[in-house]
Amino acid sequence: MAISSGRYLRPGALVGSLAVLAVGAVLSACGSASSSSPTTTSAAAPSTTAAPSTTAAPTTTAPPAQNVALELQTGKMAGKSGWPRFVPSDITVKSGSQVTLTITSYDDGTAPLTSALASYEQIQGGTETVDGTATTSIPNANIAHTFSVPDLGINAVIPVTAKGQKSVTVAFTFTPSKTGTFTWHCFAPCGDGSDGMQGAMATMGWMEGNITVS
Ligand SMILES: [Cu+2]
Repeated sequence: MAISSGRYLRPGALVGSLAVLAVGAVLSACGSASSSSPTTTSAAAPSTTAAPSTTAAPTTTAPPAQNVALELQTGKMAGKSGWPRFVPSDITVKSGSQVTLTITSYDDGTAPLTSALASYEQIQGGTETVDGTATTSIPNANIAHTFSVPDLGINAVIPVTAKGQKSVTVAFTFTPSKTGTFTWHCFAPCGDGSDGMQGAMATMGWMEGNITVS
């Protein structure tokens, strides 16, 4: 039986074919490598996130200083016979704020402290000036009134007006550190009755009132 020559491959032809295939593979590899486009990894767009706020950390700045003006009216001025009065009687201030109470007094009558309250001659819980002069206490014989807030440790003292003067000005500076509503009193016996503790001294809105620290 005849064998078809077509079925035979010469060894040389087989080697040549493999070589061609190998070269093609290399070319293919090269082509593949060269044709692959460069990585165009587009850099991610810069984040548009806002930069962190550069707001400075809160500081513990004290509240602004406050000025509160009070008038100390005599009985005649206050409109009720014989009753002296602080006007206004109720005031509000801010905790942590330096407060300057300016008290203008028109009272030329004295009301010396009783021995039990003699410590109220001393200025306490703040600094006081009398007509601009720094003062640490007022001699008892010259005291007309006090502006005292025991709950705040405060005591300002108001002397009588000097002879020939219409008024005396006391400036008292303090910085309240607690909040609440506290009662202030005058401790000089400037009211009615044999002990001077009645009338204006026993009536809210006259020789006592409220100071609210918010
Ligand atoms: Cu008084």
